[in-house]
Amino acid sequence: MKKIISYLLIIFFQCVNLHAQKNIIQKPNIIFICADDLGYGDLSCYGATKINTPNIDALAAQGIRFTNAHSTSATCTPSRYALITGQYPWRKSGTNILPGDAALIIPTNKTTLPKVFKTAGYTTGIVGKWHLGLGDKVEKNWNNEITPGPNEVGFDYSFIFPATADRVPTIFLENHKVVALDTTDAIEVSYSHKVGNDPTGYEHPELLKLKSSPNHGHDQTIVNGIGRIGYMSGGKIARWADEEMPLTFLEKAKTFIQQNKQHPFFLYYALTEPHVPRMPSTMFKGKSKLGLRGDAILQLDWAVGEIVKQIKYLGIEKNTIIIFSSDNGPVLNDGYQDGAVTMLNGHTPWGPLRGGKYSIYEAGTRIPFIINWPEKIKPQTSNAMICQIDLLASFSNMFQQQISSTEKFDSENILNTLLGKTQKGRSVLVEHGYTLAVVDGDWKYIAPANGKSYDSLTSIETGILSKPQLYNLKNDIGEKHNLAEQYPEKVNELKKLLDKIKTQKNNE
Ligand code: NG6
Ligand code: CA
Repeated sequence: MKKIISYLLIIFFQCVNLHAQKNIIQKPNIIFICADDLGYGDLSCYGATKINTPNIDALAAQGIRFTNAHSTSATCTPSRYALITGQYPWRKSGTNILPGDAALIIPTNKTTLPKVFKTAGYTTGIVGKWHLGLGDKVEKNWNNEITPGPNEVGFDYSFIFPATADRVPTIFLENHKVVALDTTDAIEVSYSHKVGNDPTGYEHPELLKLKSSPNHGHDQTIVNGIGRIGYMSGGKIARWADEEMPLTFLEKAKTFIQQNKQHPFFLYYALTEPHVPRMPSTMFKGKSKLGLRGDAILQLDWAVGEIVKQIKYLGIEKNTIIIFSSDNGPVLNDGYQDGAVTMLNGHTPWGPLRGGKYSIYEAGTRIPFIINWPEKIKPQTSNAMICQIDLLASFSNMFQQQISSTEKFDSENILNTLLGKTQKGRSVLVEHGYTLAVVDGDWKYIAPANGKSYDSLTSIETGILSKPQLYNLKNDIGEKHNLAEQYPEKVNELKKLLDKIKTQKNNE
């Protein structure tokens, strides 16, 4: 009898314990909003004075505004690859900017950020730009179901466009299928030769409503009066109109939130603004007085406000974390003559930083990063160094998940930093632009490389020099004073550190 009682008691206490553990694990909804090419200085809450972004500013005012947050890379595909996989992209070849017909580059059998949420019982969705490839090969039939893609790497729901707004095919896919596909008007895509009879920008520049920049390409198939990278034919009804694309994404994002309001959900809402071609909807054209790039930023700020309205309307704002960030730094002339340069009017998209998109200087990867959860997070500015790659380890820590010992990540658990419980972030980060750099505390070392130090197409300093560069970011955030000759030992130490991180074997 005694035995039975003590046995029952053990079971009882185990149940209580389990219940307590369950309660510890919080399951707030997570909305990760990622802008495309939005710079550190593009928002009024990050110091912009020529442009006003009240909706994002409000998120920052009630949340944490990070001043030293990074994407891993200064361009889109590698940066998003890292976000999803928790791995530095430069460890794997084939992770640079992808054409619109590329095959999927995310492994389907590995842990990913959306899978972390799925394992924790969340419904996961992506709405917006993908740019991580689709299908298992380049040659694919766009008129059939296309797999693998976002749904195979952890998203229950996907509504995406394949690559960038300036690349064909200019169509949406919902889960595995092209939206509004017309079987009598088959879609064909090629990045090597012209397909079909659609006019191209180089043959018919007079048909363009947005002129391409000289020597920037963007002069192949014309869709909606804009020359694109790559050729496509067919799918006339399925093609997007740039002006309504962000509205479509917004509607899909709002619907996803509405449909999942009863259960925890993770939504990756990948905006296309202010990436080229900048062609905002009529209500924003001309509004910023800074050209179409400024108008696109106003449009994205508005979309963020609409998401906030939606979660308030559904009564789920207390249990929803909104994270707002960008995939890489800013660029003005990235392919079209859209007024970004001529109407800049003193606006500084890069803020106090040097470089921009593509660059290994800080403006390449240091991006706005705001986390908002009024219920649990106290408003503050955090100077902690964090990276988007850390979301994977941080959320798996939140859900007390064990990552298999065969999977090693570059992702670090910084959950307490994200929740504002500490202002200590990671101490070391590898930055990735034209070359690699390592930041260790206040010091940044840029590895020497061969190539031009200035890209005249985009008017951005690449950061490439044939000699080492060393900057003290605490005193010199603008990377103006190369201290490499003054501190050769520091250079040596950081070079060794970078080499060591480079040779680590991860997730293989
Ligand atoms: C570059 C394109 C640029 C843009 C970028 C991708 C040229 C000359 N430039 O190669 O217009 O499409 O790729 O941007 O073609 S990203 O934000 O998706 O990385
Ligand atoms: Ca980008």
